[in-house]
Amino acid sequence: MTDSTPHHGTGPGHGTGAVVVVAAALLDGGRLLAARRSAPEELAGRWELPGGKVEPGERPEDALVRELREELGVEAEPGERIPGEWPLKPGYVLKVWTARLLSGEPRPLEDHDALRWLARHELDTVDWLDQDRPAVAEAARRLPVA
Ligand code: DCM
Repeated sequence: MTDSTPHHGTGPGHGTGAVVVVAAALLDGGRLLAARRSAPEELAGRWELPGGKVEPGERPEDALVRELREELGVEAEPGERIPGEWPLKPGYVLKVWTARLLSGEPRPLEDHDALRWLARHELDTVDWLDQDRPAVAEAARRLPVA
């Protein structure tokens, strides 16, 4: 996505005036997928839950499916919304859903230069973006303890 212009409450789904960024806690085989950002410079090298901006008129769950297809080359199904929303840069807010892998093996096609499947005890081994940490902690509760 190259458009970084915030939309200000004109279309459906944008009633709050903030651009919604959706991200997935993609769960498979008792592990969570972490993706390392390759850009922009200030975020490169940090790890995130993969996702991206909801387009005007797009439903958040549809944006999630689209972003996972574009960025990782997989088909996934959104699950439950992880409660909460987290501010990003001004005019942007992050919302997170769990997601289940339907088909494909994630590859870093866009925006990322590494992927890792993390078991619960490994979640602290990557440098998560600050704004993703609460959702990662909540997602961890869906992973087996062992
Ligand atoms: N972002 C984030 N956490 C995520 C996904 C995205 O903080 N899990 C931020 C990074 C960008 C903005 O949202 O500032 C838009 O993301 P992208 O560049 O991937 O479209």
